[in-house]
Amino acid sequence: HATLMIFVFAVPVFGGIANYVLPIMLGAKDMAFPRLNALSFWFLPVAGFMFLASMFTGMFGAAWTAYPPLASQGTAGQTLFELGVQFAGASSIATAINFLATIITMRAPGMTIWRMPILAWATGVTSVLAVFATPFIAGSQFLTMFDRVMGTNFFVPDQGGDVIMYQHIFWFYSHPAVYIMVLPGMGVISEIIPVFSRKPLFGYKAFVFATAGIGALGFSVWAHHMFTTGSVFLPFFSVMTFLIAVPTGVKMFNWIATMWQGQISLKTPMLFALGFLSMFLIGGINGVFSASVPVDYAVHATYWIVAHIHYVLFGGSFLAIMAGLYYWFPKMTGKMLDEGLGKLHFAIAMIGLNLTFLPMHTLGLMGMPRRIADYSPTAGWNDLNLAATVGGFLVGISTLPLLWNIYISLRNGKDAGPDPWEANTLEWATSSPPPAWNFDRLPAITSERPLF
Ligand code: HAS
Ligand code: CU
Repeated sequence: HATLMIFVFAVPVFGGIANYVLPIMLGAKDMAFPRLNALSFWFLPVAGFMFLASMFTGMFGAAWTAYPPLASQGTAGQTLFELGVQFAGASSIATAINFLATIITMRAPGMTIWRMPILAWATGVTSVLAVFATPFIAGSQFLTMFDRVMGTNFFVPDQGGDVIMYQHIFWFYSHPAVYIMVLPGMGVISEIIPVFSRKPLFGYKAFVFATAGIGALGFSVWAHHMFTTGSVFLPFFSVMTFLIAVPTGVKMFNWIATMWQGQISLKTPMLFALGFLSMFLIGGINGVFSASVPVDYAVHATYWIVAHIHYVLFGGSFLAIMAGLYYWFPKMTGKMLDEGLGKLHFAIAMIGLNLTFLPMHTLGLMGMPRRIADYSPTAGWNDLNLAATVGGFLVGISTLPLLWNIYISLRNGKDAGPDPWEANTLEWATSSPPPAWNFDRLPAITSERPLF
């Protein structure tokens, strides 16, 4: 579940959204390297196929973190996992290089860097993270594979290997990876909140520096996943992790200040953006609790962490993706999605997600371990787990109004026209859907809101 959702969903999905909207938002006719783009796309099904094929060759028993020595004892399924990660990682790096080249070299005349849409800054910082961090997970998986198939002993303890070293290499990618999974989402909602508040984004430059700050700090906290190994300098990683709340807080308060005294319209894209704000807040704060070492000693490897993961990833990244889908669907298809069905989707998803993951905080504090399939029925965890199960099915059901909405809107939805939201960034200056090469002619660009 985590492997598929992280490597072939949460990391690449924002690449897909930005691949569509970013060239148009920058006034470019396409991404800089179309062939590299195609290669980075086709690597993903290869990765996904390898992960799924591992089910038929002994699976990979060490989960998405693939810790040795368990991973070193794997079978062909573990090798397929390790190779799948290489393809997903290569795709991520190729996409990142493409975005950086597009953002740096293909902006329309007049679009100085301080007039770029915030989504361009978010995608650019995310791309830098991907380029510098992804090689570390590639290395960690290659070395584990060499231990198993070539008899090396990088991480084989009884032959002098060092399993803690594996965790350092793995997390040196995998913590920045969590920002690769959320910074673009923060960019998406930073495009949406101003439009549905009828106000410009509050503190544009502070936003840019906060994004860069999260990206940079993201490289200094990796060992907050390793507090309980007893082998890391706790105060440093704890303090650096607390620090990340500051630039994130800048963004939170900027979003709130943008809405302050605005004319808020609760269209579906805005609902999902507000869902992101509130749910990511919960996930961020319970993350900060985990950054406190004594707290983490109690909650590490319990369902408290599973709650954190899902409030930031489902409540954060996924709700931001939904906001982006409802917002840019008219531009991509020329058709509006139905608002009633969109609100129904939002309502069921919010109820389902909180019913699923809120109880996991309590279950974690009661000591329920993660990664254990069954537990003693007398532990007193049954009712909360039942609530979480019901919530999980509700989340699944919430996607049905969305699928039906897409189907009926594509067939005979209301025509969208070029700018149904009265938005101000460049993508709304062209037709819906855009013509080949995106623009027949470009408006003068004199601010970060060219259409205003
Ligand atoms: Fe995390 C584990 C801490 C953000 C994803 N995280 C994970 C795992 C995943 C994940 C997938 O310190 C588990 C991996 C596995 O399988 O083992 N995480 C944080 C912190 C932040 C954070 C401090 N995580 C994310 C994002 C993710 C993500 C974003 C994906 C999209 N996380 C941890 C820690 C662990 C961890 C420990 C290891 C636990 C363990 O033992 O395994 C921050 O980026 C969050 C910043 C956001 C906020 C909210 C908005 C800020 C405001 C400003 C004012 C608030 C302040 C703080 C000043 C803080 C409103 C107030 C503090 C109070 C306590 C009130
Ligand atoms: Cu982390």
